[in-house]
Amino acid sequence: MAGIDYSQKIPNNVDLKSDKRLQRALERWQPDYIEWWKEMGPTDFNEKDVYLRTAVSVEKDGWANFSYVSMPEYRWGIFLTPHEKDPLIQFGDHMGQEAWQQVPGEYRNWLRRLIVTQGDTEPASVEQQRLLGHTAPSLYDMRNLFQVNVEEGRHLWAMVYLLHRHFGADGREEADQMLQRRSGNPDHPRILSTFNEPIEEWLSFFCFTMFTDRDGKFQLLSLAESGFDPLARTTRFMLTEEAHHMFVGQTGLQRIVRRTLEVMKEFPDADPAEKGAFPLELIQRYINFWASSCYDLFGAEVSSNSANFFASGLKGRAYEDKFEDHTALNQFKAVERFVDGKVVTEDVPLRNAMNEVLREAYIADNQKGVDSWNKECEKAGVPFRFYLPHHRFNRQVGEFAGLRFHVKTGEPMGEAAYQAMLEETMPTAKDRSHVKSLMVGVREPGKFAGWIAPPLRGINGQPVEMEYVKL
Ligand code: BYC
Ligand code: FE
Ligand code: FE
Repeated sequence: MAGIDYSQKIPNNVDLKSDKRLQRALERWQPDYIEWWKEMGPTDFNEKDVYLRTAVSVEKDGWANFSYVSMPEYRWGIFLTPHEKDPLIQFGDHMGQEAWQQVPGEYRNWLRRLIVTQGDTEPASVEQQRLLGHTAPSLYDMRNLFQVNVEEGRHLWAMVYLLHRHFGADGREEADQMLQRRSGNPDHPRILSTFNEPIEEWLSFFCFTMFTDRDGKFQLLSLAESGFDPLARTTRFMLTEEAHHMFVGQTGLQRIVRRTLEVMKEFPDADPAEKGAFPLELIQRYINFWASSCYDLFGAEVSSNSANFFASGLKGRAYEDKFEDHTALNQFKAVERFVDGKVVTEDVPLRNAMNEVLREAYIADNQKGVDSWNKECEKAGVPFRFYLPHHRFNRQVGEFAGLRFHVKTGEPMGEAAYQAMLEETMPTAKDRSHVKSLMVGVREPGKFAGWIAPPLRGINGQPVEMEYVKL
């Protein structure tokens, strides 16, 4: 396995220079990418030096290097996790056969679709977050935002490499379109729903990195099982970067909660909003919005696509090796359906319920974050407890799309009661204007906006008050 070659225009560990045609094609795409980054990436900070980590090795330890770089100089590249031995397909109809190193012709379209859908989310998130640098609550947070942004850019590279390397002319066409769709643009939107939602303030940014990047984690885990080996290896490496994104979200929300609790302690009779913090109920409303939007990202509860992806060996379950059986044949899963105004369960063939299997694992993982925020409340002696919205609440995709269910219990509701509940449980116009009113950038090293507590420690063992972005 070749180490990462940083002497090349495009850093890589795939021996790119031995395939001149591919190298030339990617080198032609590279300036378009940089142009997209400058137009749609973080505004106004491209000349500043940021304390960023860069992958230097794909081995288990020591893949990261920290140094000051300006974002357009970040070495976006192509990194695949190496294998110890020749891998076999781990699940589905081809289980036990050698993993594919080339695209299996009969599955070409499904595979391309999975790669395009995955790839499209990466630049989408950069576009969604492009204005946030201006209102960063500290240099520490600004640096974390930019770290997430450059790594999402690299995740796009990961998928574009697969398209160029394995899908010929239509792969190159898809790669070009990655730079043409735009988050939230009604004429050329990004593919998946949540990636067209605006992120104009930092409470939403932290919710997004908590909940939406975690969809990324679970989708990547299931693609990391793929029988198409280049996809498995590249998503494995992406997962090592993803952990930091979720850290940013979970601890960001935790620091917001901590700060609100401090304010509540200092001014027990005041509304924390009046003291420049986010009321706990308001935070819960943002959680309800973002978490429920992300439930949709797993697709429909019952899906023939998901059955095809599993049967073909293209997309497995997260941690496939933890399951006893890997064929998912002659097995059923009880899935909820809505029939005549009632929620009923129905056994469906397990392969058709793979989206639901993944969503359940995702929701359980979210709960750990919620528990950590509730610990803060407990420690502060405040009875408030955060919760995750019910999986039927506010769905636009699947069995419960467009229907009315209670945010906590998931019980069916009438329209009037539902609308009244939304006032209490989803971000209101007043919430949005309060959140925006507190978004004032803090640029002095070691200082934090009044609505968020400082982190417990800095990045890479550095002090919290380090100048993480040199303005
Ligand atoms: N929005 O059969 P179904 C990340 C469509 S995040 C709009 O249930 P399937 C990241 C669906 O395409 C991870 N449309 O769908 C995070 C289908 O369309 P057609 C991203 C939706 O295929 C933060 C139809 O509805 N990666 O990396 O089983 C920052 C029927 O649906 C939505 C992946 O998603 C939606 N939410 O499941 C940066 C992995 N949901 O056939 C990055 C790759 C469904 O009628 N993608 N539809 O035209 C997949 O595995 C699957 O495509 C999905 C959908 C799980 C997304
Ligand atoms: Fe990503
Ligand atoms: Fe991410």
